[in-house]
Amino acid sequence: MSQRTLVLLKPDAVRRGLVGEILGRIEKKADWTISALELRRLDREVLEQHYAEHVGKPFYEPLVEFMASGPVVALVAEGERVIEGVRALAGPTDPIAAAPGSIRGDFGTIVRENLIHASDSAESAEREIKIFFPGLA
Ligand code: IDP
Repeated sequence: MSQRTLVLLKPDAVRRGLVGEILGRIEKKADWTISALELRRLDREVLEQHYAEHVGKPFYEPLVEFMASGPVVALVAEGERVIEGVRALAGPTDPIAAAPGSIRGDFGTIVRENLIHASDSAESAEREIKIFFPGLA
């Protein structure tokens, strides 16, 4: 089942020079392709759309501040079960609970600065791709 997903390499990943490492893990999965890729800074408006489900939660404001603190790499990956697959590469939200071998498990320690965002469903993927790459059909 070919799918597409929206991935963000968060400001901590860019700052720490982990873009190549993380991108490489996605790129090396058989038959997945990266169909859009951009380094960009996110403003509050974009972040509010992207994290709409979290507006008002206690972690929302610090999350937005963190996500606007430096450039991110936004990308669209396509391929067989890519939505579930990139989530599996990333590991669970809390990097300490994430297994070694996953991106968050290998490189993260704190929940907010967990290196990567990946869409969690086909509906989220289409919604998020529209936010970041409105030109993609
Ligand atoms: P996900 O990114 O693993 O799908 P979500 O629950 O959608 O996790 O949360 C979005 C992002 O908000 C997380 O990736 C993390 O950066 C941040 N976050 C979530 N829960 C907390 C928390 O309890 N404290 C601090 N930051 C959090």
